[in-house]
Amino acid sequence: MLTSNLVVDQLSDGLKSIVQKVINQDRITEEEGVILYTKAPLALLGTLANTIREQKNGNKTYFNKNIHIEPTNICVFDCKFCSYSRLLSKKTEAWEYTIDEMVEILQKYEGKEITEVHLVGGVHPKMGLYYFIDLIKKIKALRPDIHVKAFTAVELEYMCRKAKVSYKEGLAMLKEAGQGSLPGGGAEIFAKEIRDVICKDKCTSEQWLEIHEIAHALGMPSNATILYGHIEKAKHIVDHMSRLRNLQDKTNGFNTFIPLKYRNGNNQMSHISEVSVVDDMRLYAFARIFMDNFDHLKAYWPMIGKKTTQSLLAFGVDDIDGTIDDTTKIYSMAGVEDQNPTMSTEEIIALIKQVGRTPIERDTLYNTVNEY
Ligand code: V47
Ligand code: SF4
Repeated sequence: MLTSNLVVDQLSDGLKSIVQKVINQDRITEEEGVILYTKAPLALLGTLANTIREQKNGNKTYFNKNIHIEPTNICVFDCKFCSYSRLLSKKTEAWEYTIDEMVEILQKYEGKEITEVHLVGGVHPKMGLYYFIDLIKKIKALRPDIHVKAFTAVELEYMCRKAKVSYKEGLAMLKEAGQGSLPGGGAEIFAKEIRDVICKDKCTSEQWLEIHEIAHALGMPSNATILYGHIEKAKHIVDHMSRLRNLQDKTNGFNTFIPLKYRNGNNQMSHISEVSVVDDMRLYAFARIFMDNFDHLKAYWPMIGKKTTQSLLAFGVDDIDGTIDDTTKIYSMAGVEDQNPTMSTEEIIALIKQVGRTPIERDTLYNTVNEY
């Protein structure tokens, strides 16, 4: 602790008292969060985040064996950062799978030890609530053992509205069909002034939070994300995390928080440069400190890259998502380095062990499946 004591001694009094609160495990306020996020030296943030990570999860680093099924990339919305969606009017590079085609994707994994299907796509006007209920029933009929983590709040808001059912009714029907939980997408940045610029036409922040709250009340846990590194400022990041922290206080229904770094390939915000790895580390470390009621912090490796994922394991991260098996297009279409995201179990284990952590295969709900 000598180094961090030296670092703390050099801080201004204001910052020193915030750091003291973190060390004492007292919750910091939004105002304090902005100061810590913008002013604390990276090494100090890293030390604090790593200490919290080890208090919560020891040396464990979680991953799972999953595949993504993306029913379509046709989307009625027009998020400026999205490289993946194709408007209905512009169908080049678009796909729309039938239910049978999606069931066939899963059939290829017969006998393989995957524990999760991550089912998320564009918001297609013709793929509604009843279509997806049918799909989930067929997935569960084929693989009753598999957990279906499906549909962002954006997709859910649209499908419930079109089917003229309340969020509670829609979610209860999906749960009845076999859906186990919700992924964290669609949160982006909650602050209206930013949301209005980057994704004005999709569900509001209030709707996103309401849908997750209802899901939690129905016994469906969920994840939460933030899309960072574009036009947002520190205050928007802290506001976003604070709203999630408040909801977690209420429901305890979030499994994990997943910061998603904005990637600038092939979208309407391509003129915005991507932030540096140092900025990634600051964001993740700060999230680990600020979001004191979240058990897990996930680095989604297909998006952030394998090397940065390894570094982030010393900056608060204890989960790196799954094997994925080249089944997602969201990030390859946004220009990330790894155009065919897949890692074998052996590769994931080696990646985690190389930085001195202990690999744990988990299921969606963080039950241990295998220790390595
Ligand atoms: O909501 C879209 C993001 C999200 C870009 O819950 C982009 O386990 C960066 O939420 N640059 C969808 N990000 C993916 C998602 C997710 C992924 C993995 C695991 C889980 C989970 C959730 O992808 C969108 C948006 O925030 N996104 N375009 C882009 N250009
Ligand atoms: Fe559609 Fe999602 Fe892309 Fe927005 S981020 S345009 S909702 S696919």
